[in-house]
Amino acid sequence: MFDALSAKLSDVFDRLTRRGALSEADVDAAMREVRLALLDADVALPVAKDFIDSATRRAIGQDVLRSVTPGQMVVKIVHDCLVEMLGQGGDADAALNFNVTPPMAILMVGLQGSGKTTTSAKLGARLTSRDRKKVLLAGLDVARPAAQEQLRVLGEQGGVASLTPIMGERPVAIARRAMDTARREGYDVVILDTAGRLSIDMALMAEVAEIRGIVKPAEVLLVADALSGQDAVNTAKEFNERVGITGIVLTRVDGDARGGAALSMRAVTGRPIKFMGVGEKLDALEVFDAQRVAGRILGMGDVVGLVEKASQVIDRAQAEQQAKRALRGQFTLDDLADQLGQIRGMGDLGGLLGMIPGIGKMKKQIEGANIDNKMLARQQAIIRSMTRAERANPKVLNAKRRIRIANGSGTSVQDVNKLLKQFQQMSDMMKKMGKGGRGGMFGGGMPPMMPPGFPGGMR
Ligand SMILES: Nc1nc2c(ncn2[C@@H]2O[C@H](COP(=O)(O)OP(=O)(O)O)[C@@H](O)[C@H]2O)c(=O)[nH]1
Ligand SMILES: [Mg+2]
Repeated sequence: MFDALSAKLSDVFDRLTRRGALSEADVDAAMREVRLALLDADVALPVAKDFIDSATRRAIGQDVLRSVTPGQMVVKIVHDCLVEMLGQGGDADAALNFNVTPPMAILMVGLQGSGKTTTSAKLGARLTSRDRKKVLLAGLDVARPAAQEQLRVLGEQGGVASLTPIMGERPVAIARRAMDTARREGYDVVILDTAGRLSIDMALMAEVAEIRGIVKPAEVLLVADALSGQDAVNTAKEFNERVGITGIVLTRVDGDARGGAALSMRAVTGRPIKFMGVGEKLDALEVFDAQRVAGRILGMGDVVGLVEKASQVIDRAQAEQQAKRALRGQFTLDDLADQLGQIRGMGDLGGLLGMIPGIGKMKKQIEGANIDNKMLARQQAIIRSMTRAERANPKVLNAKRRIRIANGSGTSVQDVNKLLKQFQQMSDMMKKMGKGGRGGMFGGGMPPMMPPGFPGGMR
């Protein structure tokens, strides 16, 4: 669904992440392009405007200066804004509200042909097989003769029971009977599939509101067709204001909709998209996951993941200072301890490097170098067991001191010796690198990480 938008954004960000430094004007220009891409995708104008305002405000703040590269940071900010636009609020929003006395009622509302009946059956099948719920489907659409039969047939395919229709029964009475039956027969969930109209009308709204009053549904889900774009957004707004909805199911996401409905729905209604229909088959229903959808739209999951991990641990200013000192031959044991901490904080080093484009080969080397967190922790402990004077000038570390440090850190004298030797090799290497005029391993943006051989075999 988001192909065109995705392609445009990826153009904008490719250019941005390739640059080293970014000015405010660069960010502004990029945001203008993002705005155009959103509008092209049919995102509602005020929604696009809010989005850009919020992203720009964040991008021009302190955060950019202090983290990774500015371009990558902007990608991350846009990603976060996308996630918020799609469904900020976390888990409680995504899941259905089962926190009621059973039977829990789910009222499906929406325009005719939006996919209510199909979605009712899909949801019933999902709750039956995945959540082990006993589900009853009830067709309230008496306008079309075949509607209740359609629901029954679909339900049967998914192994879900349906309320047996009674000729001539009115929707409100069907709803009552469905709830009574569910109570009597121990159903956990009742899904009520209402009749749609070609467009919003007062009679429809009044009927839905009356049913709502009777069954007191835990969820009122508006089913909206993604292909209808801005109309779907307007429909959702109307239904929310007149009937009150708890969430949205966006259908035909498998089609070639431009995505604007999905992107504006949440902002315009204040209600989350809970599920999306991705096909006609019964299993073609997915939980709407804002993170995943945002990731799919941006197509830059690797950069976002990298920034997330790195920004947790790397302070750019500190890293740059360290790098400068290192190249001047002033790399200290304190710097080494910092780096060990940063690498540990990143978790799996191999995994982190794998996220940096073009570094796959190096990743293998590093994974082969036996760097593991336990070892890093021990090396940190050794450095921490030294006094400040010792860290500043390791030359004073005679045999007696080394024994004290080994005892203090729960390691052996050999371990201490090894660390000191490797530290010496590292500082020598960095001095050489400094003379060669080369920055850190990643061109100066990251701290000079340890060379692949370091700190081998201290287990
Ligand atoms: N491709 C696709 N078709 C869907 C989806 N949801 C529903 N449909 C189709 O849309 C048509 C109308 O659906 P229906 O459930 O009868 O809509 P209702 O009038 O709101 O009850 C049917 O042909 C469905 O198979 C979806 O997510 N993807
Ligand atoms: Mg129907």
